[in-house]
Amino acid sequence: MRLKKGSFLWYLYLDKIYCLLSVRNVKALAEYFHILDVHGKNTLNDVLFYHFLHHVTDLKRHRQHCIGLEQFYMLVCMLLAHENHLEGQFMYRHSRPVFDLLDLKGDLRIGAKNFGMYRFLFNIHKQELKDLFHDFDVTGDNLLNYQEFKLYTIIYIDKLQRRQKTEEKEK
Ligand SMILES: [Ca+2]
Repeated sequence: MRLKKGSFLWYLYLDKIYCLLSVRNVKALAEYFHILDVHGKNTLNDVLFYHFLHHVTDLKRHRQHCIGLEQFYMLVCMLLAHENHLEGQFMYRHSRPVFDLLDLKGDLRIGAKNFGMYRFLFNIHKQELKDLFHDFDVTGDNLLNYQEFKLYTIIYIDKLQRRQKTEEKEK
């Protein structure tokens, strides 16, 4: 997945360490959200959400559902993190909001299906997702609770940093 050049998102700056937008950018994004929210319900319904993603990314198809401003903000930060190859850093820094975003039913557990829906944001391949559930579902219920998910993000960023260190040494 790539961001389309020239869309509004290109003008937002993502802090490389905290993976968040500045207050000024958040304000701009909130305005943008309210413009998109033509029904004035503080949510983008499935159709609006689909058109938004279609407008700013090259995604061909994805599952549709409604999204609120908070989730919209996290999603935009994730899109920008993805564009900057900071997916691991992002998940680690914001494991709780990311978890909440993936926990569509709100029952404090993530199923592989919902995670799969957002796989494109984290650059996780199908097989990797299977391995993830295999390795980190400690309780064996085929779902990830927050602790299991958090552990995954810690090990993921650790692996990533080690890989970067060896790459730097090889240079
Ligand atoms: Ca589990």
